[in-house]
Formats: sequence, C-alpha cells, structure tokens
Amino acid sequence: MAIESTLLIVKPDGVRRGLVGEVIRRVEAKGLTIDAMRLYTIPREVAEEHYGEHREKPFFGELVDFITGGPVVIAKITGEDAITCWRTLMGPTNPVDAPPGSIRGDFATLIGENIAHGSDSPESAARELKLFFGE
Ligand code: 3AN
Repeated sequence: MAIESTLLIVKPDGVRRGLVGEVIRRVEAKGLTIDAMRLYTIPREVAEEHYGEHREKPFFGELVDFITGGPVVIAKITGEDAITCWRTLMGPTNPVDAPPGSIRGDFATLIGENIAHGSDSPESAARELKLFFGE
C-alpha cells in the first residue's frame, strides 16, 4: 500500500457521449483526489509517444487517429494505490469482459472505444504524467 498518482484520460468517445461527469463522479466517490484536470486535444506526436508500446501493433494507426480525433479530459489523480484503484474502476481493456459496475462494463462494448485510460504501472504513471502534465 502506498500513496500513488496516476493519469486518467476520458477518451473522445467518453467526452462525446457526455460521460465526463459520470467518470469523475466515480473517481471522487471512490475517494481518490483530483490534483489537476483539463480538456485537451492530444497532438499526434504526444499520442504516438503515449502509445509507443503499441507502435508495431496492427491497430496502432487507428488508436492514434481515435485518441486525437476529439477533445479528451486528462487528470492527475492521487490516493492509496491509485493506479490499481483507477484501473479497477475502469474494468478490463475489452469492455465485453468488463463486469457491470465498472466504467467499461457499464458504458462500452468496443475495445477501440473503451471510454477511459489509466496508467498500468508506477513506471507508466510517471512517464505519462510527465508527458501530459510536465511533472
Ligand atoms: P489499457 O488502456 O487498458 O491499458 P492497452 O494499453 O493494452 O489497454 O491498450 C491501449 C488501448 O489500445 C486500449 N485502451 C484500446 O483502446 C486499444 N486497444 C488495445 N487492444 C486493441 C485491439 N486488439 N484492437 C483495437 N484497439 C485495441
């Protein structure tokens, strides 16, 4: 157990569908703290760096097109085991496998449009927070 910070993104599908409030409500209800938050249209270079681990995957181009295709909400959220807490609130990457009660389980069916992003490890959180918030 440790106090951690992580990156939250409400992806363009979540913003388009008016789910920002619903996502943030769940984060706050869980007890995580919002340290920074803003609406942002991700530049292509930032998206390519963010998703660098997927560069060789067949869906990379589609993924970058999607995440840069409309405004997102980015936030730095902090709390006890925040990285795991936030990923548990989102549910598994594929919404088909995500249980009801999780964000992806309640609001999504497509892996390419799964509403939200969260860093998957302390190393990713540090890298992604630096990329999006410069800290
Ligand atoms: P997560 O966002 O849960 O950390 P990653 O890092 O494995 O998941 O994948 C990053 C993003 O890439 C996912 N959120 C999803 O939108 C997209 N993605 C992952 N796998 C696929 C796939 N097989 N087809 C299309 N998009 C995918």
